[in-house]
Amino acid sequence: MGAAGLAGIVGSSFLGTGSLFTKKASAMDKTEMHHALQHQMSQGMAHGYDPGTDSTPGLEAAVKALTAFDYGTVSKSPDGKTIREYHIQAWDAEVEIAKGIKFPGWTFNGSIPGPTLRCTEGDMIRIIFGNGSAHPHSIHLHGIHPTNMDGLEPVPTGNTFTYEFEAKPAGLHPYHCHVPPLARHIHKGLYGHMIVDPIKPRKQAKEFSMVMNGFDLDLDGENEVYTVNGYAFAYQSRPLKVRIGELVRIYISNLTEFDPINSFHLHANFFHYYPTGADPDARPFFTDTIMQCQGERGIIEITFPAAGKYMFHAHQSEFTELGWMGFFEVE
Ligand SMILES: [Cu+2]
Repeated sequence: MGAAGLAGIVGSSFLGTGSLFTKKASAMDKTEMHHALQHQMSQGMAHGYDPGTDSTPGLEAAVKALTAFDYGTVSKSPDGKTIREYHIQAWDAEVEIAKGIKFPGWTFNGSIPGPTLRCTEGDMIRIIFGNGSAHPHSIHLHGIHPTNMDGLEPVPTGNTFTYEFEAKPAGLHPYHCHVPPLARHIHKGLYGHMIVDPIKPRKQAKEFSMVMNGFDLDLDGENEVYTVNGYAFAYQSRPLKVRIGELVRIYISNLTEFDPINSFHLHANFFHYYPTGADPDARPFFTDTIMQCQGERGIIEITFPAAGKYMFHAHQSEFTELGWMGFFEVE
C-alpha cells in the first residue's frame, strides 16, 4: 500500500499544527514519519526534556498507566475468600499514540493498554465484560482456570459475559481479546495486564507496569510506532523518578503484534529478571537486557547505585528510534 495507503487510512488522524507532524497528512509517507519520530528522539536526547511543556492526553495516559492498579470492588464470600469484581467495557476509540498521531483503536475501558487488574493468589475474580464495540470480542486471560472461562467464546456487540475464576498462579499475566482474526483484534489494542500478587508479599518496592506494543497505522502488517503503555517517547518526556538504593519493580510484557520479539535494555546498570514471576523464590537472571516473544512477560527488579539519568529502551534500534525509549531519573 505504501505511501498512498498511509495517507488514506491514517490521514484523518494527524493532529496538525503544534506538533512535529505539521505537514498535511496527505503529503506524509512512512519515511517522513520515521524521520519525524527520529527527530523527536534526537531532540530529546540532545536537549533533555521539559516536563512543563509536553502534556498531551496520550502522554498523560501513558504516565498514569505506570502506576494505575485496579484492585476491583472487594467483598467476602461466605467461606471467607476475597472476591474482587472488575468492570471492563470494550469500545472503539481514537487514541493518541505519539505527538500528533492518533490511532483508530479497539479498547478495553478506552485506553491502550487496558486497565491493570491486580489481586492476590487465591482471590475469587469476577470480571463483568460488556462489549460496546462494533465487533465481537472476548477477554482471554493467561493463568490456571476452567476452560469455559478462557475467553474463546466471542461476546457479540451489545452483550455481556461474566468471567469467574480463582486467581492463580502468582505472577504477571497478560489478558487479550481472542476473537479471530487474532492479529487484528490484538493489534487494535485489546490487551492489558493482570498482576497476581503472591500470598507471601514480594519485598516493598516502587512499582511500575509496562506493556510493550506497536501500532500499524497503514495496515500493511508492519508497525510504524513502538511504545510502552501506548505513547511514543512517553518516559523521555517524563522520566521515571526513583531514589538511589530504592528497589524498583517493573511488571513488563510484550504485546507487540507483527514483530516476533520485543526487548528491554537498561543503561549503566544491571537488573534481576523473573520470567512470568510465578515463582517468587526462583533464582532470577542478572543482566542488562531481556527479550520477550509476544505474550511473554516477567518482573524486573532494579536498584540504582548513584544519581543520574539512566536510559532504557528496546535493544532493537528500529523500535528505539520509533518511540520505545525512556529514562529513569535517579535522585
Ligand atoms: Cu476482539
